[in-house]
Amino acid sequence: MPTAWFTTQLHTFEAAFTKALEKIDAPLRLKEALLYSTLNGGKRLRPLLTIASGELCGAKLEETLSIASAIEMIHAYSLVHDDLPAMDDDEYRRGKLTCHKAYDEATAILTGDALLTASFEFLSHIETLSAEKRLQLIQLISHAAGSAGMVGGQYLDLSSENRTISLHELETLHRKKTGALIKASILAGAIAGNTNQSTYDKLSVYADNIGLAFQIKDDILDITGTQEELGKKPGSDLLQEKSTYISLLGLEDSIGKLDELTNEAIELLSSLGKKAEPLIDLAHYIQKRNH
Ligand code: GRG
Repeated sequence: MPTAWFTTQLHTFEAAFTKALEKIDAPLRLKEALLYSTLNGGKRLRPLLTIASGELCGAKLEETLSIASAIEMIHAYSLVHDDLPAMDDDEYRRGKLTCHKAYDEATAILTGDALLTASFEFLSHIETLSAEKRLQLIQLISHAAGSAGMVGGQYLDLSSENRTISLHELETLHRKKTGALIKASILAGAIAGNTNQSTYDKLSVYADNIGLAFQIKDDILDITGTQEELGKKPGSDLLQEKSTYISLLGLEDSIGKLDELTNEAIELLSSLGKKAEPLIDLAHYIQKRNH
């Protein structure tokens, strides 16, 4: 990365996402906090995955851009709430003050609430998609974002502070906290398009692998990254005495596991031809990223 595909799609997504956010009706300061927390330089990994998977499965770009916007709203909400004093209590995110530091705690809570609800309102209005597909997407994404997925994973994460957990527990936590929304981003692109069961199943395993690979890389970066690269203080896992892949497996084996998951994911898609290349590049990007 960045390939020409990556640069073009990122640009197209930013324009579509900005337009979607500007449509949200909210009191002035809440709207300002909402835009502050979304248009602030995230990697847009989940939207790129939706667009890449939609492209592989023949979805219309307009539709995948809308779905990707809805998913990025949920991701942004999760970061705003994760940074709150009751959770990770972070001062910086993406190199800028976190939402509750730039505004205040109540505004940050409501910004997250507004983004989460706006996401589903927005999904329900993608009128070029059939009502059945919209319902399927809402079911997929709400399940991934809720207590069976991201919210449940966040709960497990918070309850794992100051104690050692097993590798199995760590994997379950990560598959829910980060993996579930990443997986939904990929499967949403497939639902928007039309694909056969075999490709859907491959995408599903690819998604499981890169979701976990993303988190292992995150653990590695928390040890090896700098504040400048990460846009937030490194070493937060150590500070909170959290079990990580590094604390349970060591750095070398964690890198080994990351490489194994990435290679398996790429291998799975290699039979799907040129249209699978962006997804393959995104798996490499997750493996090699430095922030
Ligand atoms: C508060 C319900 C609730 C959930 C929070 C995802 C999450 C759950 C918390 C984020 C905490 C964290 C730093 C997890 C590590 C992996 C992760 C999701 C990193 C942030 O995602 P990126 O790297 O962020 O895609 P950008 O800024 O690029 O969008």
